[in-house]
Amino acid sequence: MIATRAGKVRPAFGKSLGLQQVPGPPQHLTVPLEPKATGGAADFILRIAPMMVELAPQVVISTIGYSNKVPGPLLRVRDGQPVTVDVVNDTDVPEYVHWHGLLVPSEIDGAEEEGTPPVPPHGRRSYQFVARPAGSRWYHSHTEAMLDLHRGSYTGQFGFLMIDPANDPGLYDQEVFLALRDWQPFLTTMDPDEEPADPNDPRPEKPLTPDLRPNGLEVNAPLYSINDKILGAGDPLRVQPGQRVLMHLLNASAAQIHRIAFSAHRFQVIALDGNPVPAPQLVDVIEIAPGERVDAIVEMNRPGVWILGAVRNVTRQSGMGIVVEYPNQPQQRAQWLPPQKARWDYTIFGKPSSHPAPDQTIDMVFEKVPGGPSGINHWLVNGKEYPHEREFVLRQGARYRLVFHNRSDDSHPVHIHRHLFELVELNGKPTGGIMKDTVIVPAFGRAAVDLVADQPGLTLFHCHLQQHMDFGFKALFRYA
Ligand SMILES: [Cu+2]
Repeated sequence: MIATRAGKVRPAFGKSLGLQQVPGPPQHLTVPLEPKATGGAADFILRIAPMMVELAPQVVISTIGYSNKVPGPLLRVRDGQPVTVDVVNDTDVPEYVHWHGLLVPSEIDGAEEEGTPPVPPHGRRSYQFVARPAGSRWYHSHTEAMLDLHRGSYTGQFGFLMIDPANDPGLYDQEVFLALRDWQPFLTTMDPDEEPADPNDPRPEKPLTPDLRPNGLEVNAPLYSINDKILGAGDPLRVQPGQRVLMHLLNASAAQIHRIAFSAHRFQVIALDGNPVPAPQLVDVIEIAPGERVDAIVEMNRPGVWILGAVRNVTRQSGMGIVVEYPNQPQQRAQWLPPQKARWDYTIFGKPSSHPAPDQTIDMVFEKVPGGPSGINHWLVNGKEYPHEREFVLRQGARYRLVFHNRSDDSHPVHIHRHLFELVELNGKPTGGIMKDTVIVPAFGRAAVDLVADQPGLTLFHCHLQQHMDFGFKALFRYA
């Protein structure tokens, strides 16, 4: 879809590809409200195999997915429920399935670095765990890709894992799962990142002397989707005036942070990474990095046919969006209205907080070693690429303040496995009560999080951009 100056759009995607827009099969976008899963229904089978994804009529790509679906099957369980997931690997390479945001032991967390055994090629493996904590979680491949852009999180191996709380107040009429994705990744010297930085942003970690070495190759993509359809190719999301729609947003991209807006509507953000926030707020734009989830309720109070999609024009016009349609809108074309306020700031969802003093502060400094025009950038944590020696050792029960110093010109969504942490400071601004498992440390910025060491076992820390992770941006925490 292409936006014209008046904000109207025409269905240009099909046109540019010489295609006609025809209605496709129903999408698995909308989940009807039904009784929550019970104990007996808790077993799932995921089959890892090559598959085709029809992003639009005649736009079909080849990837690897779970059970021939993108996203994979929705795994829906109750908080505290014992779950068995059998994973069958129909490919020629070992695979790891990571249960992102769950408090599970290292042996089944799905990370080679923590010692989880792989799902062998043409073999199977059973993952058994207790599903907790409640909230929007997800599962995805945690396999190393390096320069193979058909492995790991570059593939369609991702899905939603919803852990329903014991008491869900259910303050919504409809629930949708929206996974943001890019496809056909390639290496380029052009940095796919976002808009230019706001000159008013504090950059507390900016070095005094700029690094003039030429940047290396980055991962970009020509095609985007929400779930398995490019904008305009799938069924619209049909809503009624006055409805409250709960949106579970996930960025399942391997490489790009996205900003999403919904023409003429605002998002009431109620949870970050699946964890309810202390102060839900209305926002025009949601920024969401690879690995992150945002739950938001939208009140449907502007009848029309609207686009919900990427704020960045080229990304939206290359497919990242869906049409939202109210009833009785004959012949209406979907409209895109750019958002008014684009700023995203985690701390507005927090509460002023006095934190217990940490037992220890651990500083982690992130630096880039630019790869030059035909090389790949490498990444250092405290001056070293992964692996480190026994640098990061936790004592069970202790409270740690991890201070992330980003001395690079990229933003990094850093993720800690098997734990939640509390965001306590972002670029010098204090906050409290925001529990996350992945946090964007802005370019030349600083974030501090508190982690209580209450999940013994090896614990992987890494940037959630696959290329950064594969080229050094990892560390392993051990318990003493
Ligand atoms: Cu990174």
